[in-house]
Amino acid sequence: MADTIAAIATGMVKSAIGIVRLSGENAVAAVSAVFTPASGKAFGDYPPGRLILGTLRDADGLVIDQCLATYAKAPHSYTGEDTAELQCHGSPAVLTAALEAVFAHGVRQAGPGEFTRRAFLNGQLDLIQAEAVADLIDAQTPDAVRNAAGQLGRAMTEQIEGVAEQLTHLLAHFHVVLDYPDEDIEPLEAQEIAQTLHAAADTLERLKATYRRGRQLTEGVPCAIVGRPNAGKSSLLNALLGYDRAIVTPIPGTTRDTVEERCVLGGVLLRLVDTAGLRDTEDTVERMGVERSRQALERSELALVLLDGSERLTDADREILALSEGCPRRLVLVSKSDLPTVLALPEGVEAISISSATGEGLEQLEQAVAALFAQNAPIQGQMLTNARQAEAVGRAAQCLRGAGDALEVGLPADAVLSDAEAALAALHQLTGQSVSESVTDHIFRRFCVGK
Ligand SMILES: Nc1nc2c(ncn2[C@@H]2O[C@H](COP(=O)(O)OP(=O)(O)OP(=O)(O)O)[C@@H](O)[C@H]2O)c(=O)[nH]1
Ligand SMILES: [Mg+2]
Repeated sequence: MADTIAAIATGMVKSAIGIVRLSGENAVAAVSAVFTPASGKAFGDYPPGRLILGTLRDADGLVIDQCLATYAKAPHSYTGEDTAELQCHGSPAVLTAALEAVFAHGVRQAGPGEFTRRAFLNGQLDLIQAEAVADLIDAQTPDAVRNAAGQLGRAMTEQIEGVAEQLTHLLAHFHVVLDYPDEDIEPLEAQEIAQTLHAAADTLERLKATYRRGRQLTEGVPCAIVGRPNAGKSSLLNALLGYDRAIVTPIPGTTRDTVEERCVLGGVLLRLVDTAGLRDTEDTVERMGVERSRQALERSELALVLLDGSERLTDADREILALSEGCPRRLVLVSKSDLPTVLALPEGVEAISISSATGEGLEQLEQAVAALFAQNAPIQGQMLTNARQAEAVGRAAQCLRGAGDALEVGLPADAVLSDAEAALAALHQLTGQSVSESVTDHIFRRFCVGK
């Protein structure tokens, strides 16, 4: 078992309860040294998994809390090692004192993600599950929670393992053929194997395609707010965020640069981008801003197009409507509904009336966003959420496609073998069955201390 680590597992903000967590061979001994059960019985004499009330003391023997403690024995714990927990009153000062108290007993501060890294190294979690732990902690929407929770429950791992298992069988077969050169692969059999390879490639390609939406769960859906100057874009951004993030003035051309903020709307994490009003302008700075607005629109997955309801429709409005049609999803909003409506919508365009001043229509906007991103099937962990996963799945799919094609054109087993092996290697990297230390370093760096 490795050296013993400890960290405050809960946030350093005042809360009802805060937890100091320990893992490693000294975990139980260190807690026994600082914590005295109220019963008078020794901490280590209790069976694992019990919550025990007692007194916590600092290095000078002074009482710092009345708290609960518990422990688990290897391998029946999160990390797979002996672990212990102190559940204290959630004052940052209490938790810091508790942590310092155990440091005096052969325990050191844990680094970011070190508990989960140990869980991975001890085979308690695979790498996809470990990443799901980080996704779960970072989750900002119900869908993000469900996807991460599903992956923590091995939903993704099982899919990958299914393909890997098929491949392992095929590879064994190729090796037999190579070891006994007289046993060529029959053309009929080759056809069948090629089909299996292509089917596996199909599965992985479908999986790869989930990355687009999976990434939006963790990073947010890029969403540009566009419209001509003074349409009320910055006012809408501020209304959605609930605070004055962007400058609002009655002067057209107020926003010069794009302003980006995340916000959850209708259960969807949006990366809202407030843009400079689109118009032809001689002003150099504003022109650059307008160019950025166009780029933001091009990169968007959702466009919120604002038309000023208190004014007539202009050519600039028509141009923006046309431009936004290229966006995968679009909502047209008629702003300033608290003012008398002058605007007449072009035929065939549906819009939601909103007022950032009174909040009118913002609920409809929220419902419309929810409807646009509603999933057909419930999310249960089937979406890839990071570039590492997507790259590995894509690479495996490509190799399998290559292997299938090679067999079909009658190439011999050895030509197919290397591609199939490369595919299997990619899948093993994905689950962490074989992965370099630099990759795991990179993954666990994103975790918080205490997880
Ligand atoms: N009455 C009313 N006025 C609004 C509303 N939304 C915005 N305004 C006003 O419209 C003017 C322009 O608002 P902004 O939010 O700065 O408009 P913008 O689209 O960001 O403008 P640029 O940054 O110049 O492109 C300001 O005077 C706002 O107070 C609204 O819902 N009702
Ligand atoms: Mg603005």
